[in-house]
Formats: sequence, structure tokens, C-alpha cells
Amino acid sequence: MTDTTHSPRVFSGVQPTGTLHLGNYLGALRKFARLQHDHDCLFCIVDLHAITVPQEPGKLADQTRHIAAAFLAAGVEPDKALVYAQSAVPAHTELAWYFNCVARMGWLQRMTQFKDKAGKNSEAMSVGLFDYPVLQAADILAFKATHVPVGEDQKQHLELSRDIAAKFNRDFGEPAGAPDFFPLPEPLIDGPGARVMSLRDGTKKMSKSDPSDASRINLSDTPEQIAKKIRKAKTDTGGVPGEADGLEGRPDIANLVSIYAALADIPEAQVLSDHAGSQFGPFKAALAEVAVEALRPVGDLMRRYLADPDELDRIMSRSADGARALSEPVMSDVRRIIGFHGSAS
Ligand code: AQP
Repeated sequence: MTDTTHSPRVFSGVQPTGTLHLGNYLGALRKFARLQHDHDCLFCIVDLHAITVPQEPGKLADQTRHIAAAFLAAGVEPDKALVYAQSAVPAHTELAWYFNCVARMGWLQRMTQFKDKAGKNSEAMSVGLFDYPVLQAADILAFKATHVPVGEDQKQHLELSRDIAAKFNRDFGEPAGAPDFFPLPEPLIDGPGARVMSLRDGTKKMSKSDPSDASRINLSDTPEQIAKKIRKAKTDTGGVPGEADGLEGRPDIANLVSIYAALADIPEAQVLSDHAGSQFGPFKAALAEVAVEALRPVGDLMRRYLADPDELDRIMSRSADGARALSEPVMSDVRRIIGFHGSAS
């Protein structure tokens, strides 16, 4: 159901945990640049999420600048959207604590991403890694954001954000008939590139933490590296099918076709009809050309932004001021609604 009580606002975050890849670009960054034209947008570098696993303190600030540069290189404009580091805006952590007291243990225990990341070692993981989806709910709701552009891997976390918002609204309901305090944020997942898979295994998502660099295309890769990774991408002995049902049971091929369509901005059906019956050698050469052309400007711009870290810092600092100003009235209402001593009644 569409929320008509809350003004539309977009929030999304990316962790400064390593080089960004094609999945991050198609699943998130490219959507950000498109949304900023007709939405009020906050794009956050979620460094508090990054420390749920060990990070080198000496590198975190540079990694944060790296993501800010990627946002800008993907087309986000700092006079249209806020681009800031999560740790610079205290509302994220404050609201996360309140939400810790709203969310239920059972809800978090069902999160598949924690199970995937922790594996058999969950006892040794940080509490923060387990609690990460609660912080994510706070990230979104500290600004009463209504829409969250993410890749498909974040769908379950978004459902949890909605559950937390709904429970807060029920637990701390204002007088009957008053509008819900928090919106129930909706994911914006649809569209090409929502789930980019590994080039080495089409059943696994493309991920920064995959030990094989050949499994992903990094935004920092050179054209030669991009072409080589696509040339070596896993395929089978059949050719490119002419129709979508020919992709069934062929996740590696389906992935390449979907990447092609997303980067060329054309429907998958067109990719299939244009390349029907083609062998993978020529298809991969065509895909490499499309990928290099689409990603070259992003890589070039990223390097240009990274060459001026002071300017990146100025942009992030101005945006953090803007984000603090947006969150403060929400937080002041939250403190009052919970009933803290000292909050205005
Ligand atoms: N393979 C993907 N396809 C589409 N979207 C993706 N995203 C990530 N991988 C894919 C989207 O990118 C945004 C930022 O993600 P993140 O860096 O904050 O965290 P992540 O989802 O944990 O990214 P990785 O690469 O998979 O990191 P690791 O390996 O550390 O787990 C999100 O919107 C995400 O949906």
C-alpha cells in the first residue's frame, strides 16, 4: 500500500569495506543517480556498518572517501542529494539503540545474511554483525525515508525495517486516529542489475568478499582487466539462446545476458534476439565492449575525485550538516514519544 502520510524520501547506504563492483554499481549507485532528479535523497557511506567486522583504522577514512568518489562518479550530484559518512550523524546510533529495544531476538535470528556471513562461527562474530539490520532500520527511519534503492540481497533487511517501524508505531502510538509516526519504508529493487552474480559461479552473488577477484568486475578495473574477466567468465558449451526459456538451468549464461542488458540499457529479450545462436567467444567480446564503454567514465571520474580528497571531505561535511538538520526534529519527537526525562512534553 502506498504511504500518503509521509513525504517521499530516499535513503540508501554502501559500506566502505573494499573496492566497489558491478553489482554495487547496478544494484545501487546507478539507481541513486537516477532517483536524485525527482526525489529528496540521502546517500550514506555506512562506516558504522563496516566496523561490524574488523577494519584497519588507518584505512577507514580513505575507504570512506573512495565510496563518496564512487557515488559522485556514478552521477550523484552533491547539490541534489546528501552524500555523507554515517559516523558523522549521531541520530543513526541513537535511534539504533531505541530500535534494539523494539526489535525481537527471533526476528534477527531469521536474517539469512548473518547466517551466510557468520557460517559455523556465529559465536565468534561481533554483536554488531548480528544487530546490523537494526542499525539499518535506524539509518532509514532517522530521516523518515520512505524508499530504499538496494539490490535484492537486502530485501529481508528491508522487511525487518518495516517490522520495526510498525512495532514502534504500535508500541508508542500517538492518539487514536493520528497518522503513524514512522513510514513503512519500501525497497526499490526492480530493474536490471538487481542481482548481479559471480562471473565464476552464476548461483552466487557478485560480492566484495569473494576471495576470487576474477569473480567480479571492480569499478577500479582497467579496460584490459574488465575484458579479461569477461573472457574468462564461466559459460557452457551451448551458444546464446534466442529466447528466455533457453536460459533456464543456465545461471552463468543468464547472468551474462542480464549484465549485458543492464549495461546497454536494453531489455534482455533484445540481447537474446540480437545474439541468438552466437558462440560465447564473440558474445563475450561484445559484452566486454559494452562493459568497458559503460564503466570507463565512472572509473575515470572516480580517479579524478580521489585526487582531491579535501574537496570530497568538504562535500561530505556539508552533507552531514544537512543530514543532522533533517534528523534532529525526528529524534526530538522520538525522545518525547518514548517519554525520556528532559524531552519536551
Ligand atoms: N551482486 C549484487 N547485485 C546487485 N546489487 C548488489 N549489492 C551488493 N552486491 C550486489 C548492493 O550494493 C549495495 C551496497 O552493498 P554493501 O557494500 O553495503 O554491502 P553488501 O551488500 O554486503 O555488498 P557485497 O559486495 O556483497 O559485500 P560483502 O562481500 O562484504 O557482503 C546494496 O544496496 C546491495 O544490495
